[in-house]
Amino acid sequence: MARQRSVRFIALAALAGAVAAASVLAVAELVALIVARGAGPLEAVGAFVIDIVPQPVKEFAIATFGEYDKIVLLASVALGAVVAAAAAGILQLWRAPAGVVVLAVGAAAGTAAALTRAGSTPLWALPSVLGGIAGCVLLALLIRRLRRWRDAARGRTSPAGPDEASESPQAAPSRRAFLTMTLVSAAAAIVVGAGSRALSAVTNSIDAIREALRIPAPRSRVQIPADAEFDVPGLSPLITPNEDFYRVDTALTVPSIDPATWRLTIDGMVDQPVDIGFDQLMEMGLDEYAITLTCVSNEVGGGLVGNAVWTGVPVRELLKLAAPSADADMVLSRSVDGYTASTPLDALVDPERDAILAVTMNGEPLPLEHGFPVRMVVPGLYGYVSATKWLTQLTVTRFDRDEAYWTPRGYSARAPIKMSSRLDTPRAGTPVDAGEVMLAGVAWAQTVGIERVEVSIDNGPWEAAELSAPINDDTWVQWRMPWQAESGTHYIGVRAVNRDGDLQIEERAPIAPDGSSGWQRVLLTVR
Ligand SMILES: Nc1nc2c(c(=O)[nH]1)N[C@H]1C(S)=C(S)[C@@H](COP(=O)(O)O)O[C@H]1N2
Ligand SMILES: [Mo]
Repeated sequence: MARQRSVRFIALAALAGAVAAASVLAVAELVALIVARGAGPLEAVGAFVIDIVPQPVKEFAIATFGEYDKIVLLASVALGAVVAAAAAGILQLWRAPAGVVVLAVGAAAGTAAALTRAGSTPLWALPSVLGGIAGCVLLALLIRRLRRWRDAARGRTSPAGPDEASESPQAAPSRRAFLTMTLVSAAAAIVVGAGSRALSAVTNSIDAIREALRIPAPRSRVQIPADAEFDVPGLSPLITPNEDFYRVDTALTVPSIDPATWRLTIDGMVDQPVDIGFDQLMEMGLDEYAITLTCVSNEVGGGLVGNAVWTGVPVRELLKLAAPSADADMVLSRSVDGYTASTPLDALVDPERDAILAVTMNGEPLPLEHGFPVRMVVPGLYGYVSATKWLTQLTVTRFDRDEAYWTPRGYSARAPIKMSSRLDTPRAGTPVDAGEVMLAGVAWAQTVGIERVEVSIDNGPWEAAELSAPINDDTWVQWRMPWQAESGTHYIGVRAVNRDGDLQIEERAPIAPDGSSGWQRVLLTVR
């Protein structure tokens, strides 16, 4: 009987611990909202986890949770904190102040994580420190009340047993004191924590600044040929709308950068370091470019590829101002959040290649999650070695001296995009009716251009599909081929040939270390 009762007090101590943890997070979110967004312990620890988890775990997370991977991560960190805090509550009941010490150590870890983020200032310590203090005080008070209740209940242990009814009348006030304080602080933590996050989401002032931003019209426009786009239902549009454009990055909180304070520095192996602001960048003159971006994590047939019309300034014009030294061979581009990419210097200074610092995407300032206010876009190189978003620094260096974010994590330092082709419609798993069916999709070979797309049905001969008129060699083209489909199941194979006459690689390769390869083969069902 006494054991049953002590189990109950242990459970209540765990509850008190969880409530204390919730209040740490709530106070921290509130302080982060006021002094430094992104500095809350949840996000700081989450960002730290992203940087240290092994690559296979990251790939598993992306494959399993897709676009929700970051929410799942934040929820796991919060859950871990609550479970650890429950243990701290029990510890505090058993031997004060051990539980408070555990909670303080947790808050200190959150503080350390926040202070070690790229771009953090000493202010970033405040959310975890103030949250930690609030949580420790609350835990001590809650457990003190719980202990009083327990002692009062023990005061008269009747042989009848420890159920509520028989509990000593002296225990009632201390029980009420504990329960009231626990419930009130839990409710307050939920209101303050959820409220702070919601407020943070709706009052992101950078949204408003972006809306109000006027970017000069480009001096030149991309000419889109009349027959550049086929009208086939289910086929990817030639230009991917911003809201459908894939997003890949390591940022838990999308960086908020005011163009008014944005600076780009060009340093490293240069004769003349450069430091310019947003207006100066635009004064260099904007031109329009159509470039298809591709992620190294795109599997054969996958969707991590998109085509947009960007305006920007060629990187080579900026590098010319800095005058890179002759023995440099790499530019390490850096984002405000510390992410880096290694791009071969010759790809950036090549007059034939339109490597740009982009400021608009499909006619509007870059969306925040696509790198506002300035990002890099380089035709022909996978995004992770070229397309740095929230750009702030270009360091001219050498591949044998510096490495980028993904290099020690199992990806190549250099990574040209592999030519690929994809069937968009019909989709595998969606049966079609027998009769004429339009097979259609896209193909890309950035910087070289697509010469031909070929389709093979049921391992029959490869036949050339019709191509849409290409915008340029840096964008994907659409292809289509009418097919007399007979009922049954059929294999559709797709492959491309580029304008150098190279055939798309047949051999299957995984995404690591430098991008997938292989011809897509799709099993279609015809009714
Ligand atoms: N700052 C920053 N820039 C980044 C990344 C990142 O993690 N952080 N990811 C890169 C990768 S892997 C790709 S494929 C492209 C994706 O750009 P998008 O999200 O605009 O489609 O951004 C690149 N730029
Ligand atoms: Mo990527």
